[in-house]
Amino acid sequence: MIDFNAINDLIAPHGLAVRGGFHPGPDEGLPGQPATIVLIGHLGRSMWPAFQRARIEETHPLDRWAKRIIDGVAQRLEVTALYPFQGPPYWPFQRWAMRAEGLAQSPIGPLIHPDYGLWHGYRGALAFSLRLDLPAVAPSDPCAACADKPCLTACPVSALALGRYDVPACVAHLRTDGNDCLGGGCLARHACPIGRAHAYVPDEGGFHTRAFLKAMD
Ligand code: B12
Ligand code: SF4
Ligand code: SF4
Repeated sequence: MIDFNAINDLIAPHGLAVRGGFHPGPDEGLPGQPATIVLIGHLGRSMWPAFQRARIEETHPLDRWAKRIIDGVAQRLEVTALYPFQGPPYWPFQRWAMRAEGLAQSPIGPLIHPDYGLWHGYRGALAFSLRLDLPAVAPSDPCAACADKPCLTACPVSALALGRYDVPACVAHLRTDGNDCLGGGCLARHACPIGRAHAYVPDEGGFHTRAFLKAMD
């Protein structure tokens, strides 16, 4: 019988983890009308050592690495793999994650995890024709109790405000010499007090920011 433990056994060696699941309705435009979607992602720094070991030299290395692993798991389980980078139009991974893990959206966009804060992401999903039993989802929203909201004031060029992300302002700053975001990751994310112990190491934070900047070229 397939359950989260069995899937975790296949992906944990790569630093990935099951990030919950949900039962989609028939009108969600999913291929083959699956009965269950299981999300896969990383929590904190979990994925970085395995990804580093893979040393992928191609373009979009993280997407290719994740696809290789998750395609392999999907083949083995005879299910369909879906990816956050497929698109546009993109699969609504954040909306899926809210259903699967009960996470809320932070004021700066990324979903916030009660333990890992803003330091997590999604690498793929598995679409099962079987209706799997799913654990109960416990909704969380640490931002509701965060009075100061330092994430909204930490950006040196004020690119992030409640419900607004000024991508050109962010990109222009990232193109300036010696900026801290490119060296270690977005300062707004670093300003958040939740899950600080899980913040990406500087190499990892810098990798994500450089990948974002490259995608903007
Ligand atoms: C296109 C895209 C971008 C674009 C535009 C983002 C945007 N805010 O509109 C750009 C390139 C700018 C971008 C930047 C970043 N992104 Co981005 N992005 C995506 C991508 C590929 C598609 C988003 C989409 O259109 N989905 C389709 C819609 C229909 O799905 P949805 O779930 O219903 O949409 C949710 C969001 O899009 C959001 N949303 C939609 N419009 C807007 C507008 C504003 C102002 C905000 C705040 C949110 C927002 O609300 C929806 C949920 O309620 C997703 C992956 C995915 N497939 O979802 C990653 C994704 C959302 N990005 C992610 C990340 C981490 C980032 C960055 C922090 C980059 C980085 N390299 O570290 C930055 C900054 C993001 C920010 N502050 O909002 C993660 C978020 C993880 C998390 N913890 O939630 C995702 C899920 C990718 C992943 N593999 O995990 N991103
Ligand atoms: S700083 Fe506060 S409001 Fe901003 S993401 Fe963190 S917990 Fe949420
Ligand atoms: S990466 Fe830097 S410039 Fe861009 S939003 Fe984050 S703090 Fe602002």
